[in-house]
Amino acid sequence: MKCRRCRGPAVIEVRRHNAGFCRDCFLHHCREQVRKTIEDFDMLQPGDRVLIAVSGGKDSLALWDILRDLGHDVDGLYLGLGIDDYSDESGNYARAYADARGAKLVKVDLPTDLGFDIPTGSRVARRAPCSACGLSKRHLFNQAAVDNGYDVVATGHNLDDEAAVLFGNVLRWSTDYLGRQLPVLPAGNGFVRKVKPLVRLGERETAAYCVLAGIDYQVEECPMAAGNRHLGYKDALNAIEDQSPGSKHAFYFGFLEKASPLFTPEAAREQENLQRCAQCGTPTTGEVCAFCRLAERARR
Ligand code: Q46
Ligand code: ZN
Repeated sequence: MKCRRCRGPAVIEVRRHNAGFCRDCFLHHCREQVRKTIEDFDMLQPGDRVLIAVSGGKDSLALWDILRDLGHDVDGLYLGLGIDDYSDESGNYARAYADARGAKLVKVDLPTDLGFDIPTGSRVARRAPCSACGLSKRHLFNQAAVDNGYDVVATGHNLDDEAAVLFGNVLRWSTDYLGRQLPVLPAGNGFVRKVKPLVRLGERETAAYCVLAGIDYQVEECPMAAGNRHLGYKDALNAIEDQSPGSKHAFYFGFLEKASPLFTPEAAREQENLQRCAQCGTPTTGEVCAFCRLAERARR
């Protein structure tokens, strides 16, 4: 197979685009997909200070690399979740990337800095691990951005992630979530802007990006993900994509274009009813936010 761009020998095929690429043209293709996403959704403005949520996995490291290449002012934040060896190793990959490139990586460690870890938080709050984890990540990334003067938090959610979340939300018709499932959420109400610049790239592409760009990443999956419904949705969509390349893209971008506007008013109304958490000041529906309640119980 030949590279679509330079006609040299291809090293990777992207079936969704019905195209092959050589190494350099593939890296260029990934950067272009991200640049276009940022532009189309108006994600970043010149001068924005961007904080990227770095897990040490392929997606967040690829995103960090691409945003740096595109000339954005971006620092990393690594959140230690206290999930045994997995967290230590993930942190090492994030640190190694930053050190090798002179990039700035801020580290927050849940056990040391906040007095609990995700396995404990999940148990005491009787929440699934990924639910306790997601809640903590959203809270702490926003907090770190606000405290340190960042304008935007960028996360490495890719097309496979967003299509799988959409699939789950549609299966249950979770209209409140559907109204907020956007690649960019504007700042307001104590939250900084949140962006997902990788939504045009699949996870096979972000993995290939890292390999071809010489970025070492945590290949191991998080041990707490087992049994997560999200993985089942991904498998189902992979089977469909295999039969019909481009299905995930059509599903997700079709939703953004045609269906998402139907759900945004409901989500916006919910945002209006938020008040400040009595403990941390984060906007919340109750008196104390879900994160502060979880943290308090987990520390006991
Ligand atoms: S880290 Fe956390 Fe993920 Fe592990 S506990 Fe689940 S959400 S799977 S991205
Ligand atoms: Zn709070």
